[in-house]
Amino acid sequence: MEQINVKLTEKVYIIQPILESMNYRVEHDEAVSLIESADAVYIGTTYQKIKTIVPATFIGSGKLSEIREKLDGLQDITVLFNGELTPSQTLNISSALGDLKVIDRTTLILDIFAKRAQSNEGKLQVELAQLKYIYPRLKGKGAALSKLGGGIGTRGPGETQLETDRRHIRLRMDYLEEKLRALSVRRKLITDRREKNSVKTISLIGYTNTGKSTLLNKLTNAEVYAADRLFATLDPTSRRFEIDGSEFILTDTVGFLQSLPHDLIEAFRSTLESALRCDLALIVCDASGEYEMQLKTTLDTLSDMGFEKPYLVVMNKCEKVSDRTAYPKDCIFVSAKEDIGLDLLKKKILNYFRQSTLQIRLKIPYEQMAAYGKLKKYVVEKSFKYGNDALYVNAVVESSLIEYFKNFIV
Ligand SMILES: Nc1nc2c(ncn2[C@@H]2O[C@H](COP(=O)(O)OP(=O)(O)OP(=O)(O)O)[C@@H](O)[C@H]2O)c(=O)[nH]1
Ligand SMILES: [Mg+2]
Repeated sequence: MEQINVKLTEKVYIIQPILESMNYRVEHDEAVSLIESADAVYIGTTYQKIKTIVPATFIGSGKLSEIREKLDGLQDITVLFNGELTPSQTLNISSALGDLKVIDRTTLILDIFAKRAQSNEGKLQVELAQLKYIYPRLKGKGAALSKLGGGIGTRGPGETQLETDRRHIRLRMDYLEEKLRALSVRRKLITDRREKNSVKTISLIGYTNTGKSTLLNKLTNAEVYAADRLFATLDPTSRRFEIDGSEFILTDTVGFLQSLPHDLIEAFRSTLESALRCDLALIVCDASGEYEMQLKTTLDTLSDMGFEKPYLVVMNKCEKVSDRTAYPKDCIFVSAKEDIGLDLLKKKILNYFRQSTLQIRLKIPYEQMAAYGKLKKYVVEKSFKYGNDALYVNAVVESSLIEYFKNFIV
């Protein structure tokens, strides 16, 4: 779909609600990075402690008039409410601020995703997520939304689309869902084939901007886009690489963020799911940042998605920290940028797989070949010998699967 270009002059002012439960400093700093990642300019913030939420406008009218005065006369201003707003709250805040364009955090994140999506599938996923977000908000809001002009929140589905009736959007959503389903079937076939080939797969998973793509590039000599911005890479990229002669497939994945919009996670579920079918995950954190929050957010999101694979915790950007106490036990310190700790990381990966595999020798009587055929996908066959009565195989198998082979082990 057509994308409307960002207005480079777009300036964003943040309204930061402070609720008791929230880590608002981190969320605020992240919002600034999100604005920059949307290629807009951050110009300032009003913080507001919230004791009780005002249903119509979330924050009180006194504060809104204050903000209106502050922004009076400035051009191309967008107000980011760093939280989730209902459609009517968005409209009410906008009119209290003299019809300024108001967006919430989800709209901003969806906008960045719309800009960053590269693959056909990624674009379809983001478009679906945007439509899902807009759809319930569209009742009679056409006029108000079309007032917004270009810039953040209007990319992707686009202005004309917003004005189309809900039935039209519903049809488009059905179409996108169908197309994505077909793509996901195709990907599943690829993943199945990989599993059958029994090349071990490793996924780089973690908070956005922690260095996953840089690490992929370093370990596999790839050239995936890596940059100091949030959600630099959305599409999973897989590359083969070797450690001491053993072959692996390493996959880079979309980064996580605190309170990532639910529709977005849903939309990316199928791409993520194949990455989550890995044999081992490397959970990447920024050792010089809020690594505890990053690790918790990642593990919580993964557990919501039903992920239960083994993982190693990798603390990247370790050249920036001098004190390595207070980090999670057993984490591996690396610096993808400065090439520190990568050999140790490789060793730990190899150790993990060696620990979990066993060398076995199998004797398969010819009349039981069919039964063995069904188990074949679980072993890596190293060599065969055809005897008079049976086939002899030297193989490697995962220790957890050894039980299947008990009738054949010599
Ligand atoms: N100082 C330092 N910076 C690093 C290191 N590794 C990566 N970076 C920088 O961190 C920024 C983010 O790196 P990416 O590889 O794009 O991070 P990512 O996790 O793939 O991020 P998303 O794709 O946005 O989720 C880039 O500016 C990298 O150059 C490191 O070891 N040390
Ligand atoms: Mg990346």
